[in-house]
Amino acid sequence: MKRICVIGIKEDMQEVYELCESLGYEILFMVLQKRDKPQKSSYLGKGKLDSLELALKACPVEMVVINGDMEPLQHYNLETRLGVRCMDRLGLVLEIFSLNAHDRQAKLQVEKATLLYNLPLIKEWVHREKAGEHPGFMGGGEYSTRSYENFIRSRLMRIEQELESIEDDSARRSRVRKERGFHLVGICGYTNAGKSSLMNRLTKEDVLIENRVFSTLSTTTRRLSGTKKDVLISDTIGFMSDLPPYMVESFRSTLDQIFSADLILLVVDASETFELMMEKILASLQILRPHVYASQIVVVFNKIDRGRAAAEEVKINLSALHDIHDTIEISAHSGENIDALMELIISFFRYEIAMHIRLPQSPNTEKLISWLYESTDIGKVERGESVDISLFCRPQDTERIRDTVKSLSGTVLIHLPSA
Ligand SMILES: Nc1nc2c(ncn2[C@@H]2O[C@H](COP(=O)(O)OP(=O)(O)OP(=O)(O)O)[C@@H](O)[C@H]2O)c(=O)[nH]1
Ligand SMILES: [Mg+2]
Repeated sequence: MKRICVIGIKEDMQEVYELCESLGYEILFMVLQKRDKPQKSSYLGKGKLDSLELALKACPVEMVVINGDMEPLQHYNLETRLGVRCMDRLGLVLEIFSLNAHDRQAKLQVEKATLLYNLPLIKEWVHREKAGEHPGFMGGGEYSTRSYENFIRSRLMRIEQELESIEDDSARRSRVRKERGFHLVGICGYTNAGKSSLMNRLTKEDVLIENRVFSTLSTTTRRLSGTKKDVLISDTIGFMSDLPPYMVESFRSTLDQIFSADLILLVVDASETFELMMEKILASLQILRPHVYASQIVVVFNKIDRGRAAAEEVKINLSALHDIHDTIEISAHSGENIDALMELIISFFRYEIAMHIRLPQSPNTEKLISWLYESTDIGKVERGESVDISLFCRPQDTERIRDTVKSLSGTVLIHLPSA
């Protein structure tokens, strides 16, 4: 277990505790300096730094964790002054990411984010080195510092290329799933909200659940159990507030898989306060809304076994503000209301358009029929002089069916929303 101390300028320690806990760090002591903004060049003011130095002599640690985000200059000054590794909030997040990255895509995404995080720091070292303050990054001389920066840039290019080919593959897979008539449900929400627990409940499978942030980094897709319809459900990386754009961008392709879902379950930890829930929901909607309609989103209040009063309040505020499809309160632990959530998912995909089609006999008609069997709910096929088909389908499939029928010189006799 790594022994650390935490320093910071804000009293709210909840998040940094969670991050350190997830990494299994032992916090030996804390130093707080209340101020509005970090000190420009060394994060803490001079007096606090002096006392921190003394404290570190009396109680040495392996690392100093900063409860906030550091500028490269602050990072450089703090680390050189204290002579011990310093890590800020983003550094911790990246450390957790790298522990939890198990497949090739996640590993590359984490490496990309880590390199982008380190680049400004390396530049600061180069800058200092030019000013004659430091003999090159990590004491390796001028050549070493510059070649390290070059190495990062060329490595980033190679990572980008490999990620692109992985992304092409997964985009193709998700296109094929849609074309085969699968309905896609994406589970998203803040880290530790209980997304993987819900996934396990809905699919009766065993995705990793842990009481720590970012246990899940990659997307897992499984079939929804207990339904005849082909519904696939995906669990993925959680959201976190105030991540820099490059970090979000690094995991973009993982999130894209969620954006392409037909229905989004936005999971919220209902044991949190009203304010925190509202803040997280609004931030999540901001991430989701450019890519999906509000009408595709269901807000799922999880962990109601711990209380539901705050969730009720959030629900009232949400219904006034946003046009989301629905809300539901569940407990992935006790299983409460999971059946109702299943029903909600199934009814979302109910085939509501009734059609009656007449087509001439031909090989292309047979091709269309086999596609219809895969993608719609076929009631009856009658073969006589012509082929008569009655079916139910989703609204999004009607145009495609009409066009194909027309190209085969057939007719659509009835086209009604089903009751
Ligand atoms: N009390 C209670 N705890 C729950 C419930 N659902 C999940 N948890 C707990 O919440 C913690 C996080 O659960 P996960 O399912 O790993 O959450 P996640 O959203 O997948 O988290 P990340 O993958 O780390 O982003 C675990 O300790 C779960 O046991 C619930 O309904 N009630
Ligand atoms: Mg998870």
